[in-house]
Amino acid sequence: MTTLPLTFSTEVREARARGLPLVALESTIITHGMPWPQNVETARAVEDAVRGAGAVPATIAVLDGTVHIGLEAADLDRLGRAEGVMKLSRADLAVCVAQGRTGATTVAATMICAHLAGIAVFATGGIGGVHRGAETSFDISADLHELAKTPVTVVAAGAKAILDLPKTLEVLETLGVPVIAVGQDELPGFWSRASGLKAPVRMDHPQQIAAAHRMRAALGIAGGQLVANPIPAEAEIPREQILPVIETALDEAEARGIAAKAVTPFLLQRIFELTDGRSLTANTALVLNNARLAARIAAELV
Ligand code: PSU
Ligand code: MN
Repeated sequence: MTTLPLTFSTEVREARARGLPLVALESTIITHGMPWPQNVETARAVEDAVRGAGAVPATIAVLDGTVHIGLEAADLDRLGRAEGVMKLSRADLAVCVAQGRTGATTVAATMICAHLAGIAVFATGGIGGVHRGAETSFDISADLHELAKTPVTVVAAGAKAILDLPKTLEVLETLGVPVIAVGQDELPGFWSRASGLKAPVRMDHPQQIAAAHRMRAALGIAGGQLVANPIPAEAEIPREQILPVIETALDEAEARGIAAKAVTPFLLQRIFELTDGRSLTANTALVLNNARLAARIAAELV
């Protein structure tokens, strides 16, 4: 029998002892989604947003073979500056831990670790999904399958518009994952509030989302929920402005033969450059917004 290589930050340990609501946060957005130092600044601001909305943040990462549930300030700083950190999805998590290595958790791996730690709500920016051209590349993020298996409610700003959104919705439906738009009928499109697609479900209050989460467990249905929370209006990049930028980045990725795990980080970096950093400002605003909603859902679940 192997003991779980799991450790809690001081703040998370105290919150667990006192039964306070917890919100999991991922770390791939820190190491592969944003440049230093904005990555660490954003991660700190997201943790503060969770605290400000009445819950306790648990940023998750693997450091030297130990799964950390909640990062101490020095660990977050070290991770944010580190080079060559592994990008961990379901396939990589056990290997990284067994080999004593350091890795950042994607949505899929963060869900697994959150569930191990008894955390039911998780805030991020955007989940992975079905990539454009998936009919030939077969590139479908493991995030979607994780949502079908692991009972964690994930708050995101929709799936990133670099993906094939209609196919992403189809796969989520096939996998039995509810997709809940918050406060609007349309599925949000990450950098934009609009996506041109109607969301399968709409909810306007955190308590409705918490009730649906609980009912899934009561009915014995495996898996979690995807909560699609639109970016605040003042921070959005309108769809007609971001779409041509995405096309350019996708063309470059294809021309340069970018594939597999490198696709999402490459596209995010190129879109950052092509928008003169505006995509990063939007990304930060939407993650903060998701952190606040996740905290309210977690509070309802306690
Ligand atoms: N959304 C962001 N930035 C990111 C990611 C999503 O705004 O860095 C990361 C998440 O960790 C997500 C991962 O789980 O990208 C998806 O990667 P892939 O498409 O290779 O499955
Ligand atoms: Mn992929």
